[in-house]
Order: sequence, then structure tokens, then C-alpha cells
Amino acid sequence: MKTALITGATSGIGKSTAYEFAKHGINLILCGRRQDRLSKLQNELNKTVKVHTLCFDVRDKESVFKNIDSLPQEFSAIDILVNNAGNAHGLDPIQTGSLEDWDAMLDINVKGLLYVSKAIIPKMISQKSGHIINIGSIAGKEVYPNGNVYCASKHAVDAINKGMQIDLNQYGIRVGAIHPGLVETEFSNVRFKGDDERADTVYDGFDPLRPEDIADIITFVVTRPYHVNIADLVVFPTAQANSTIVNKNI
Ligand code: NDP
Ligand code: 8X3
Repeated sequence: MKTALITGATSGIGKSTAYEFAKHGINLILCGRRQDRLSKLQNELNKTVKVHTLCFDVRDKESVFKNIDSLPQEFSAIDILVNNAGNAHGLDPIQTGSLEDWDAMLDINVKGLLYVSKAIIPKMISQKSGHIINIGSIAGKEVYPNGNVYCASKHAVDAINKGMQIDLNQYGIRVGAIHPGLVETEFSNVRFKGDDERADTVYDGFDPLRPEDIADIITFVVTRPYHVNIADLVVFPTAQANSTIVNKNI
């Protein structure tokens, strides 16, 4: 049986991926900052697979390494890492963007992903196998108005994904990124700092992706035969053509 560590498992894409992996018999290490949600998930999913939870902030490098080093023996071999934790903070032009928002996006989406990866890659190298899925975004392929620093953070994820592919290939480790377009999760609620009305308008008038759609694709990617590595994948809702064109009410 395989074991997967999923960051950002308390909501959205990460949470749906936990459910989908459980259906496929993949044991789970679920990570996030909200212990109540982690405990609830553990209670539900441990009827099907073994579940361990780790409550830490990916920005806190000491905590990242301490938590991953503390894994019990039965969870210490990690076959799959889903680097999913992340968010946008704000949607402002570069001239008025807030330093706190910029720090949050670069610290979580880029440095947090790197810390978690650094804690796990040595295990995969010694196993001579492993699979890292990096959750990027269409914002990592294109830059859109007011997206500036969020787009920069996701362009960094795209570059890190490619760098991991090059450096880890010699160890038999699979690496790939999935870059979604608009997925209805708590993403916009976080971006707009709890302004749920504004968040809802992002998904008004068209059928957005659901977190289950991305979880289904992640599961497809990790269940390919070992000689198949899906390296890079952009996924849109049908109504979305690129990062700025969404055809509403058609
Ligand atoms: P959600 O807001 O629903 O989920 C974000 C997850 O990240 C939560 O589980 C949250 O857990 C975790 N997280 C956030 N900050 C931290 C932190 N500092 N430390 C640890 N965990 C953290 O959003 P999505 O599911 O949509 O986002 C998941 C990923 O998908 C992100 O990387 C996002 O950029 C990407 N994405 C999303 C798209 C969308 O349209 N929704 C499109 C393209 C990419 P907790 O708060 O408990 O810590
Ligand atoms: C999330 C999708 O278009 O809001 O990464 O940047 S978008």
C-alpha cells in the first residue's frame, strides 16, 4: 500500500484529493494549520485507510522539519507528495499591493513548498522512488492584471517543478505539475480576506472546476504505471479560455 503526504488537506483541492486517494487505498498523511478539520478528516477516512495528521504552518521551517521527522515508522516511507498548500492574498495593482500579502504568497506558495520538499526528498532518494505533484496554476503560465505577485509565486512553482524533474530524475523519482484554472474552493474567500460576496462573484455565471475534478486528475496521474510520468498539465473549466477570458452566461 502506498502512502501520500498532502499539504493543504483541510480544504478545497487538498481535501478532495484526500478522499479520492482513500478510495484508491492510499494511506494518508494530512497536513494543514486547522487541527479541528484535520481531526474530522482523520475520523472519517481512517475507516478506509491509515491516516496520520500533521498540524503545521509551511512558513515555519523548523516546524516543517520537526513534524516530518516525527512521523511514526509506519508513515515514514512517503511514496507521493502533493505540494498543494497555497493561496492568493489580495488582487491589487503592483503599485498598491500590500507587503504582508506579498510576504504571505511568497512564503507559503514558494518557500513553504520548498521546505516540505526538502524534508521529504531525501526519503525518496534513499527509496529510489517517489512521486511529487506540484500544484501550480494558470497563474504560473500567464500573468493577469493585478495578479502580479501571486502569478510570480506560481511561475516559481512552475520553475521549481522543472528543476525538480531535472535533478531528481536520476533517482527514479517522478515529478509533475498540475496547473488549474478557476476552481471553486475557499481560494477566493482567502484572496478577498473573508469578503464572501466578492468571492462568490468570481464563479458566477459559468460552471467552474470543482475540487473533485482536480482530485480526480491527481489520482489519475499517481495511478499511472511507474514508467509513465505526467510532467505538466493545464486544466480549465470549459468556459475558461485563458487566465482572463471566461465566457459567462452562454
Ligand atoms: P483553499 O483555500 O480551499 O485551500 C488551501 C489549503 O492550503 C488549505 O488546506 C490551507 O490549510 C492550506 N494552507 C494555506 N496556507 C497555509 C500555510 N501557511 N501552512 C499550511 N497550510 C496552508 O484553496 P485551493 O484548494 O483552491 O488551493 C489549493 C492549491 O491550488 C493552492 O496552491 C492554490 O494556489 C492552487 N490553485 C487554486 C486554484 C483555484 O481556482 N482554487 C486554481 C489554481 C491553483 P489551513 O488553512 O488549514 O492551513
Ligand atoms: C488560481 C486561479 O486565475 O485565480 O490560481 O489565479 S487564478
